[in-house]
Amino acid sequence: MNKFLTLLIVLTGLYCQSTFALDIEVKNGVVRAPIPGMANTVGYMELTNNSNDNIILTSAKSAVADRVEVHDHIMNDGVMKMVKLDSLTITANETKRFQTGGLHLMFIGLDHKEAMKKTIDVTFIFQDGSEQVVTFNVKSIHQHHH
Ligand SMILES: [Cu+2]
Repeated sequence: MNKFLTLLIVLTGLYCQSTFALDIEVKNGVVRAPIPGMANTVGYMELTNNSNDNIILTSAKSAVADRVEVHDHIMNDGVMKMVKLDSLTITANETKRFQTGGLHLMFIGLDHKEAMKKTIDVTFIFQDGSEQVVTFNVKSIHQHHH
């Protein structure tokens, strides 16, 4: 019986390690408190790939917005421009920092009643079909313009 239990625990451990989404760790997830009358807001976080394989984020969604997109800023003729990324590759053991003027989550078509809560759940969807739900804190952030 003991041997069987040990085997079960080992097998469970192996199963967890091979589950893709658990290799992704999100820290300091923050969503800018929506400004009245604005349909969009932004989110920032640190996204770490703890695995030895590349992980590709293909989309994100949240109940508080019609769409959640991954955006980046690029320099175009000396002007900072926002671009939508169709996917984001986080290489093995890399941390992607979502921050002002760089990568960010864009919440489009906000449900203000929902988005004014203290936290917002965001579901990240990866290329292997796995999903991971991350809770973001809602905070007032003033310096970002959209
Ligand atoms: Cu944006």
